[in-house]
Amino acid sequence: MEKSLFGAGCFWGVEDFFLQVPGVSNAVSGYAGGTTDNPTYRLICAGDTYHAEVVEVTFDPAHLSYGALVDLFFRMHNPTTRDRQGPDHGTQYRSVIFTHGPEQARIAAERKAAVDALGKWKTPVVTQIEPAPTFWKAEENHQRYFQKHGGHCHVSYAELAAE
Ligand code: MHO
Repeated sequence: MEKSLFGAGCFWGVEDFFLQVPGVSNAVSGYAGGTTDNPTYRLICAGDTYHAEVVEVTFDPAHLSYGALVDLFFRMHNPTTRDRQGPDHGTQYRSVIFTHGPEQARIAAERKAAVDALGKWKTPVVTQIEPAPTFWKAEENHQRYFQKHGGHCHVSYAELAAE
């Protein structure tokens, strides 16, 4: 099993999306990339600790490559809106790939360049690619949020797969 870490807006929707992807064994909502230890939802909400809402995705590389996972990440959100995803704005909603090791970093940069080259978006991809800092798991009430309460804020895997 391999770990990956993505920020693509509200983590309820990012977690919900990746849990639907074949080859993904777990997705956990949390915070990363900020300036304080032990962040809480309340503390990161204002955006001033610079923590991003992120999801730690565990996957089986024998069934799903990291590159394929990164491609899905780029398709499930808008990577061109700085510090904003849909109605949510603030640095906690920034588009970011936190990489584990040089191989993930190389693949992430390659896939990002490919999205720009594809010309799907009118403006450049602003996704940050950085070595993974500490991942702080979010509170239990933020895990599996849409499974518990219903709702969605990103495209579903089924919709993408049907394209
Ligand atoms: N607009 C969303 C953001 C929640 S997300 C966990 C809401 O407050 O319903 O940041």
